[in-house]
Amino acid sequence: EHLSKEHEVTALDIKESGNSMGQSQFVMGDIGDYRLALDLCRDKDAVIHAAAQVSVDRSVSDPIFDAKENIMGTINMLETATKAMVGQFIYISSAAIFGNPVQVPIGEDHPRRPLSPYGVSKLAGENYALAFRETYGLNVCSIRPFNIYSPRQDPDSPYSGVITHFVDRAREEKPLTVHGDGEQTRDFVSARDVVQMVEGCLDNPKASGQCFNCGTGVPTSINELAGHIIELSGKTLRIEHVESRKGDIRHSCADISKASTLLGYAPTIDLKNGLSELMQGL
Ligand code: UD2
Repeated sequence: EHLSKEHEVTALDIKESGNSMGQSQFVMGDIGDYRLALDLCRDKDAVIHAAAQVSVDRSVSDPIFDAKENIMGTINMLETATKAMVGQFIYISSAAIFGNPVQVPIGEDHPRRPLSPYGVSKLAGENYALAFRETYGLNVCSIRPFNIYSPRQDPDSPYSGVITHFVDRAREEKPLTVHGDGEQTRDFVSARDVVQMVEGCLDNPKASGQCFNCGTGVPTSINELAGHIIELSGKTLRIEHVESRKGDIRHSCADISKASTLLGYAPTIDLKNGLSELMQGL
């Protein structure tokens, strides 16, 4: 939607959703459909590949489906973009490629040891993108978002994150459920700042062949997050501590210095401002 202000944008998605607003053209279809992808790639300056199976849980229960969507789907887009001689390919990866961090903040060269089939398939996408650069000269780069939030995340979707869940609970005046002691930290980044990084990569020779960690560089604990949401809601809400999630990562935060140096990236929305936008009219 943001890029449509200055570019002609074609969106390809498997279903029509609230997210397909404002583009010049919307096409309903599958990234695995070779003919369709090839047709859509023709005469385009860039492909931004964000379509994926995004559920970690589903990747665990059905790793074959995950690999088909995320690995084969990505290869199909890389292949058709190459054939159509697209000028640039931006791959939206994930912080899940790092697995359990051995140090924070997490720089681009931090060991990549994904824990879930989802993390493995997203990392495979990055590696395939780089192989297409080496082998066929496709101009690729990858962006690895940390914990994204956006006003359009569906609270009923199992794929939505803690912010969407907490805001929904606050709307319903129910207690906020914190897993474990709540001292685990995350780097919450607004979808707007992720878009800013995409824009910084577009048509930028410095992005070529690079991967960028995409967050704010600021860690926030789940207890702090719950506190902000309760304060902004103006309601008296309880915090309920429940059992830790199995395999929950303790600390995660992006080192954004590479994106800042090469792309001039600087996050514009701090968590409190982002949350107040999300909670307007609550
Ligand atoms: C994020 C990604 C996931 C994967 C993973 C890799 C999202 C939504 N998920 O999972 O796709 O990339 O990183 O590491 O971005 N929590 C609560 N109460 C709740 C919900 C969550 O306490 O009601 C806690 C949860 O235990 C965790 C933290 O909040 O410690 C963040 O949870 P999340 O599901 O938003 O995201 P995360 O980091 O587990």
